[in-house]
Amino acid sequence: MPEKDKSVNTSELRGRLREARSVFVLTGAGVSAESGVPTFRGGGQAAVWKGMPFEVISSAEMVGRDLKLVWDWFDYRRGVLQTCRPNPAHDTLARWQTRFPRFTLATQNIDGLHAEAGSHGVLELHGNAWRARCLNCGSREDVRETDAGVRPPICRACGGLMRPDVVLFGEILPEDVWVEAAERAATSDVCFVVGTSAIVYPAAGLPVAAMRAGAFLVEVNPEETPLSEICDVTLRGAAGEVLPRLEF
Ligand code: BV8
Repeated sequence: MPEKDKSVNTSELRGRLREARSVFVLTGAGVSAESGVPTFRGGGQAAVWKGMPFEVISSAEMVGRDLKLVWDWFDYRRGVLQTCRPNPAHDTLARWQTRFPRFTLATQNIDGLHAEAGSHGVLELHGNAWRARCLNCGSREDVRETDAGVRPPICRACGGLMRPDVVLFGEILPEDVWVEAAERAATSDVCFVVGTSAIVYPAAGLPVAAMRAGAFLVEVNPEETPLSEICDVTLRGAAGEVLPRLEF
């Protein structure tokens, strides 16, 4: 079976998009790269902060060991995000939400840029950097409404300590969000994987589940990833340039 030339198959892709009843999109840090949000594995190096690989500082174990340091890390991340606005990739995906009978956008990103671009019901698989959650009662607050001088913030409901409302390494994903994402991926006609190195699980398993259920799998990424070999189409380029051009 000759090697499928995956880059030029956009005519079939356009056909699939015109017929699609259910489209599922999984995004990663790459979709926000053109907004100025640093990726984690840009250039093959895992992000490091104060000498700690991000998988260490962004871990459940670190919340137990040094919650204040975890807040410093996410205060730094929010400082970077402050100046970042959605880019044409976010805008295009927001437009797509009304183009299909069913459309699902799941993201590994905690930057909130999809929602800022107008996407509704985004499945935030790894939480959101702008939210805090009480370790005691579980109630959530917008970090921007907490006193930035008090770290960790104190829960207004019960006086407990709050933590960033993000999923850290070694922590399970929010069950309701995960179950919906897995169901939608497994019942999609077309599945896009945009701007992810597809290394972190269980998120990286969603496109595989979609492919196994018969979905037409499309990767948008300037680089090869572990998912490239199972894709029907690979669009090698920046999401902010490739997605707006995908008219159908
Ligand atoms: C869990 C929030 C149950 C915090 C994040 C199975 C096998 C191996 C390991 C595991 C496994 N199952 C579980 C694990 C452990 C672990 C894991 O996957 N480890 C990895 C490192 C191997 N998973 C977990 O711990 C998960 N929990 O499994 O719980 C459990 C419990 C106990 C014990 C065992 C199991 C929780 C994972 C979630 C962690 N939280 N984020 C924070 O942000 O700090 S993960 C974080 O890293 C992101 O959310 C994202 O998921 C990941 C980074 O990946 P990407 O987003 O893809 O970014 P990256 O930089 O890597 O790649 C960018 C890509 O974009 C590149 O390909 C680049 O080419 C491309 N690009 C660049 N520019 C552009 C572009 N593309 C398009 N356009 C551009 N312009």
